[in-house]
Amino acid sequence: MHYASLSQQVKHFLTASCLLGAAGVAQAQAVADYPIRPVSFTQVKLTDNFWLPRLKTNTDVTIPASFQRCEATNRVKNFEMAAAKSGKFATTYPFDDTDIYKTIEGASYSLSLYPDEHLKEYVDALIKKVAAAQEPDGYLYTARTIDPAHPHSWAGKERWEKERELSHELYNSGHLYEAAVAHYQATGQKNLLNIALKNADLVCSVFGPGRRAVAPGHEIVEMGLVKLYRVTGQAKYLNTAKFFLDQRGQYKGYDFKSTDEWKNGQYWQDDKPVVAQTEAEGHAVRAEYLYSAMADVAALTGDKPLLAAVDTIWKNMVTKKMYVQGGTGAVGGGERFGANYELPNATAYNETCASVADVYWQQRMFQLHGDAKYADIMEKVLYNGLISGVGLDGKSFFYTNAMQIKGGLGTKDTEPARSGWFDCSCCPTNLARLFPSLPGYVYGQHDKDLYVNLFVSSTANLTVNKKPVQLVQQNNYPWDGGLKFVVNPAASTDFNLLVRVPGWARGEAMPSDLYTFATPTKSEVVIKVNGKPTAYTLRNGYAVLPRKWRKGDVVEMTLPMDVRRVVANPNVKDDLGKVALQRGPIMYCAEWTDNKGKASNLVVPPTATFTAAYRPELLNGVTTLTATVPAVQVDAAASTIQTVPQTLTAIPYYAWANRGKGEMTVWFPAQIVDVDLVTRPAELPGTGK
Ligand code: FUB
Ligand code: ZN
Repeated sequence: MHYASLSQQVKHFLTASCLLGAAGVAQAQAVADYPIRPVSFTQVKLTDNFWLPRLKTNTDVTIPASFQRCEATNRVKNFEMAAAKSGKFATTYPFDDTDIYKTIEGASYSLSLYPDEHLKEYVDALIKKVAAAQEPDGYLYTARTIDPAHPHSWAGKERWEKERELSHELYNSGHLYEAAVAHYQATGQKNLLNIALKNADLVCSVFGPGRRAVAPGHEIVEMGLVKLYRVTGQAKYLNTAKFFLDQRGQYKGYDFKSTDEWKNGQYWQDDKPVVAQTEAEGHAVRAEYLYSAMADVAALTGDKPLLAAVDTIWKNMVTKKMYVQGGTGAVGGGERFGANYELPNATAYNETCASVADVYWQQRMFQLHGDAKYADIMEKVLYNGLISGVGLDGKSFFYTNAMQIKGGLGTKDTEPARSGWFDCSCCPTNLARLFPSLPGYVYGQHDKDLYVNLFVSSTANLTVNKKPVQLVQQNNYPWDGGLKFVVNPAASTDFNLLVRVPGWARGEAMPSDLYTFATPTKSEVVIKVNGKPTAYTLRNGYAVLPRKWRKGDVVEMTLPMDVRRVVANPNVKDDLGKVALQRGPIMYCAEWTDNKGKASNLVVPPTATFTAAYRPELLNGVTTLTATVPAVQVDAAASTIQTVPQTLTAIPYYAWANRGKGEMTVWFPAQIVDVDLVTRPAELPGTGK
């Protein structure tokens, strides 16, 4: 068993009995681990103009608002009633407990960024309520405990009996474990961790070979168990995570001939054993948590078929099932992945939680393979389809992330607006936990290799090649392509700095042929060390800079920031003949408010020339793109159509819907080949309107 990569904290937990704890459930042996270790969020202090204000807003607005909403919507009351064993479950869904766990997780990361006694005390008080709601054997699920004779209708009469379908008992557990580990890492306290371990011990005693078996209906418990394994070193947690993965595709009650994903098991990624799965399928959030866990277990057990399966699924998603702004889960019915190339714009679902799950998955794929393509996708998701999920105010959210809003009938009522909370409020609380964990996604390490994945101004205190090294990033990313890294080893040290050269800077819109740039890259990526241009080799998308690093060494990399037209694979029918706009990692959209009230009438021909300009006063500071383009116009009498030259102003996709409701589009026709005629019944002659 290999514990080399377990943190110092683990040592407090490692006892002889822990190490022997695998007896009887020893089918998963930790023989290895991710070759690349992440650098903990606690080691990276952000100074970044783009991310730091967002993390601060998350701390100052999102987290307090989430806690307040958990109180106001009775989520906290559910725990109080469970402790008292009286009352009636007072919210809608049996997984509403997780909003509290996720907000505690976010608050924990946040406490390590911004220590706050008041928040710490509030979290501790909430943890007491969670502890009080836990049953003596560790079971924790307010939807049953409040009134076991009348549990939530999704919960089943007995514990676990509806877990495969909708009870979410293990989903709740998974979020509890994730929160508990973050809280422990951030604060050093074990109050939440002990609750999680008590619950996990119950789960491990109930499920396993010769005991109860289920493919959890909503994955995440697997990832959570792996985290508990990492913290405690107890093999049973890893074994149970693997056990849950192995249960997929075992249920006999599905109708495999059916094309209905609810009937054939696909919705739950349960139609085949995980090692036989080849496509990203079913409910996207469930799926991407599953794929994250597959990566975890493959890394820790060296399970090659599992590794091959998760690689194949990744390729399928990135080649055929991802929107150009990084969104996944195209289809609303079932909140799920569509068929290959099924990426409709008008009805795009793109749940915010799916983007959160995708960040977790891409990080793990990077740790497995050390290839920049995973960080490229992570960057695409982070800067576009994920942060679009929260308004600039930090307290208005999108559950789904549209690709196109067309208000052809002149009414704005059907167009989406951000909302402060949802009945099913998984997305806001998922963002609350993702944002403050961002410092943990900037770097990776393997022996003498130090990987830079994200370009985020920060100071990182690292140990590289057994020596203390401080790495300072200074940039104005994503608006400027000039990146600076100052390397400060305590003493001169040999190591390789591997700086990601983003795919988009090497002429690749995507690490697949799903999206490509319409025109080839013009600029080269130049790297200088101490002011001198340096030849470098490219390894898996990383510029490798081997050197005996000395205090104050400066690396500069200049990324080309031309405006790019992106075109989709012709199999994506919805994007045929259309272009999207990209500059650096940022995908753009046109919103009605900058474009004379419309966005659906704008044409972007190959001749249009875009100018980029940073506008500090707009949308908390964004670079806009402008060009003169043909705009389709209908005359006042509604009888003649023509195109007129108009300035198209595009804003970063993530910033849309912060100024009211109206049209928006990511994809623009490159030419006019046809016109859809829209009638306006309310304005027909004679109606008086
Ligand atoms: O089922 C729990 C959460 O609710 C899912 O992750 C979301 O997609 C929403 O359906
Ligand atoms: Zn969600």
